[in-house]
Amino acid sequence: MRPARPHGRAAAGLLVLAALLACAPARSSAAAPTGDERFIGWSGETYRPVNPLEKEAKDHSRRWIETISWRPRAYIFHNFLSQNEADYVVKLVEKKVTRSHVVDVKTGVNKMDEIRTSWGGAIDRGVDPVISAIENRIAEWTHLPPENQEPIQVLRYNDGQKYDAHWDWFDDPVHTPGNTTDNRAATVLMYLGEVEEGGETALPIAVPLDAARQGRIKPHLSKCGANGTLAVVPRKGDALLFWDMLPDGKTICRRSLHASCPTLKGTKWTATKWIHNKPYGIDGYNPLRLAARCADQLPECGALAAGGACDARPAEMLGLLGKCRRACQDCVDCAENDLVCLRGNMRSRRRRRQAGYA
Ligand SMILES: O=C(O)CCC(=O)C(=O)O
Repeated sequence: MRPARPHGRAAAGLLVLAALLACAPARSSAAAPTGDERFIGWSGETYRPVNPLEKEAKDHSRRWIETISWRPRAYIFHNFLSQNEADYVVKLVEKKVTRSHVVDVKTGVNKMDEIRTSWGGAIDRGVDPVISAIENRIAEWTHLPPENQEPIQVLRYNDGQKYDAHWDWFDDPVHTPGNTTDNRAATVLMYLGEVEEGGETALPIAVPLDAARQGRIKPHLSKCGANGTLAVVPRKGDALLFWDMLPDGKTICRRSLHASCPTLKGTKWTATKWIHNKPYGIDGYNPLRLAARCADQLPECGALAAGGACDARPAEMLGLLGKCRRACQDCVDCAENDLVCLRGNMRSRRRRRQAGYA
């Protein structure tokens, strides 16, 4: 039986990342990165294995990228999320998780299935500035635009819950009717916590770049993790990217078969981002516009602003996460594609005015 696919719909523009990686200069270390240097390949950091069980694995301050396989193309971005971002994502969803579904390959209809026993919930794209920042970072890393992303799916696994081996691309008649070329191109899995036992993401038929290293960590893996050729141990803040399509952008990559091994002790929290080869869902989705919108979050913002709260409690009222940005005149309405205006709203306009900027 072919494995069922998860909820949602994969493939293109893949050559850029491959070329960038292939051409990265071979420097082994560099000064603390600033600006664009934070990005992949800049300092030759394409492959530098760290034993997930060693001390270095506990350092959450350094961001670097480890290439773990070319078949499928798979990478771990260490410390992709800050510890606070990981906690924040769990908090957004933990109170509203429901049992996860899969898509029936024959009918395209969502259904419950024993191959996927996790619980989870979705986070709308661009729902708040923290989520927008994560989505924009994913776009920069994958070189696929944010509008190609599906909403984040947060998953919780405990008590042996798992997601058996499956592919993320669709080939059911509902999601890929006729000769449509829209499909999932890449998957990013963000680890929001650590697991005491089990819960590895297994890529059982991947060809690991460093098979010897996999051999070394095997004794520390669960039976499921140790069974295949490649397993990634969840580490809070890390993100695993693998490509569901070959670099031609249209051929599915069967080596992207993957599973979440049963979580045997502790709770595993992950956030999945499926990324399409085309814009996904609603037309005109504009992530920057969503992050930079000028709105109040509380009905009493007018009264709070009149009572002086904007200056008395700036951390709560102003800035990207401010609750009363409009009432505090901390942002302005921007025209649809006015990038300068939208970017201006990404900072506190009130604080800038007070600091003497126009
Ligand atoms: O949680 C994991 O490690 C795997 C999740 C997964 O397979 C998926 O979301 O497609």
